[in-house]
Amino acid sequence: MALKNINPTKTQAWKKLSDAYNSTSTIEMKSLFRQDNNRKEKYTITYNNFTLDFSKNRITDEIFQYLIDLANETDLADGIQKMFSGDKINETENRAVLHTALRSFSGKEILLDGTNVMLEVKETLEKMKNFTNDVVSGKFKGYTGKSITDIVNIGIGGSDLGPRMVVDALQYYKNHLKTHFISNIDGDHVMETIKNLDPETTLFIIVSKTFTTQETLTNALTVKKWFLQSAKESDIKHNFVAVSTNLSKVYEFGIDKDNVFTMWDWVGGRYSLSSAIGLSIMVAVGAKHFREMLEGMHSVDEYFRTSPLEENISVILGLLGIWYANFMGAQTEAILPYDQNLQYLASYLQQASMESNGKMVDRSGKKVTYSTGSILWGGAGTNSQHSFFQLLHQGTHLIPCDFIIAANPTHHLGHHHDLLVANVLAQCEALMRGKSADVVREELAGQPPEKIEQLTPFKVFTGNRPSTMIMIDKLTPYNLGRIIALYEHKIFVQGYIWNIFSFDQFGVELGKQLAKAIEPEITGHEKPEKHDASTNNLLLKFKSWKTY
Ligand code: G6Q
Repeated sequence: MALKNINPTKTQAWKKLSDAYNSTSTIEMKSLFRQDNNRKEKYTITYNNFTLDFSKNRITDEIFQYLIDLANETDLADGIQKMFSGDKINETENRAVLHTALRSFSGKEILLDGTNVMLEVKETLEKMKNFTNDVVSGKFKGYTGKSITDIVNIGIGGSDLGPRMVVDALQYYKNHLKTHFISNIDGDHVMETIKNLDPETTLFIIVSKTFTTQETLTNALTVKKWFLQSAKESDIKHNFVAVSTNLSKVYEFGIDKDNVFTMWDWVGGRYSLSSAIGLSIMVAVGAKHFREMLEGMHSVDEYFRTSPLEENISVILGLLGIWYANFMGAQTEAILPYDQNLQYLASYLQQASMESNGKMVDRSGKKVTYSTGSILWGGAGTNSQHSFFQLLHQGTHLIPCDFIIAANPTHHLGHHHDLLVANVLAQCEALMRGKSADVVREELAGQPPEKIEQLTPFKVFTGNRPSTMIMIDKLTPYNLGRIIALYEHKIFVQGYIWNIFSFDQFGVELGKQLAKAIEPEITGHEKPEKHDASTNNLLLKFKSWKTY
C-alpha cells in the first residue's frame, strides 16, 4: 500500500505551530529552565544506556505537543508500519524499503510479493561470515598462495560512505588487515591508494549495486589492469570479489561465481551498510562485531516501530528538525560527534539525509510550498571548535546542533577523555547561556572606559542557540549501530511528514547524463558547440590547455 498523501501545512498542528511561532516573542531557553524544574527530566529520554537530552531546544511544552500532533495528524504511525511491512513505499521506483530486514533478528518472516526475504538475507550473511573468517584467518589466499594483508573497497556514494564511516568508527575493533577505500573517479585516488599495495596480498572488493556506475567501473578496470601487470586473467578470482545485484556484469568482469555477494533492489544505496555492501566492514572488524552492529540497529528498529511517538528518539529528532526548518527558518543543522573515530559520521548522514529529503515535489507530484531536506553538515569536536564554531556562537544563522559523546573512551587515556567531555558540555552550555554585555564589561574591567565600550559588542554572545546531546556509554559496534539506525529513522520521519518520497534520487541523474555527452568532446576532435556559451568556452579552453 502506498504512503498516505497528506499536505502537512493543511493540518491543525501546522497552523498551531505557525501561530505559536508568530505569537511567541523569543523563546528563551534559560527562562524555560528557570520556570520548570522538571524540564531536564521531561526532555531527556534514556533508553538502555543511550541518552537523548533535548532540553536545550527552543521548544515549550505546547510546541512539543503540537509537533507530536503533527506526526499524528499526518499519520506517521501508518507510514512506519508500511515501511516495516514491506509495502512499496518507494513508489516512484515501485520498490519496497526494507533495510530493516537486513538486521532483523526477530525470527519472523518478512514477506515481499509473497516471498520471505529473510531466507536470502540469512544466506548472504552466512556467506559473508564464512568468507570473512577465511580472509581474516589467512585461509583465503591471493593468487600466489599468500594470505591477504590489505582490503580495498571500490565503490562510491552509498557503496562507499557507509563502509568507510563504520570502518573508521570501529577502528579500535579492527583486526590486522589494512583497509583502503577508492571512490573518486579522479585517477589520483586510485594511484595514491594502489601505489604501495602488493597485488599478491591485496583483496579488492568491488561494491556496486548496479555494476554500471561509471566511477566504480572505471576504477575497478584500472585496478584490474594494474593487477594484470603481474598476474593472469585466471588469477582475478583469487583477489577480486564483488557485491552487486547485476550478476552478468560481475561475471563479465572476470569475478568468480563464488566470490559474488548479492543484495536487493529493496535496499537503497544510502541505507545499505548492513547488507553485503558492508562486506569490507565485516572483513575489517570481523563477523562478531558486524553482528553486534546489526543487533544494535535491530534494537533501534524495534524501538522505533513500537515506542509511542512522544518517547521515540528518531521521531523527536525529526520533529525538532521540522520545527527549526519550517517554522524558525533554520536552513542547516550540524552533527558534532566528540569522537575522532566518528569523523566521517556527518558526511555519511549528509548523504543519507540530503539525498533522501532534498525533494521539491510532494507525493502527488505537486511543487511543495514549504522547505524540505535541511542542509546537514558537521565535523568532529574538538577540532571543529577551532574552525567553524565561531559562526555557531556569534554568527547570524540559527543552526541547531546535535552533539554526540561516549561516556567512556575505547583507549586508556582517561585524562584526554575528561577534557573531551568537558569541552562538549561547555559548548552546549555556551551556546545556550551566551555572554551578556554586562558580563563582558566586568571581564574588561580595568581597561579604559572607551576601550571597554568599543570592545563590548564584539565579545557579546547572544546565546539561546539550540543543541541536542546524545550520550552513549561507549563507542561499541552495538552503539554505533544504534546511532546509525536512529538517524536513518529520523530521516524517514522527516520525509514522511514533508509528504515527499525519500527513497528515490533522480536528482543525481542529469549531471551523469550530461557528463556522458561531454566525454566524447573531451576525448575526440568534435568541436564543442552543443552547449551554452559558457560550457562551450570552458571546453575549448580546457582542450587548448590539455597536454596528456
Ligand atoms: C544511494 C545512491 C547512490 C549509490 C551510488 C553507487 O542511495 O543510490 O549514492 O549508492 O550511486 O551506486 P552503485 O552501488 O550502483 O554503484
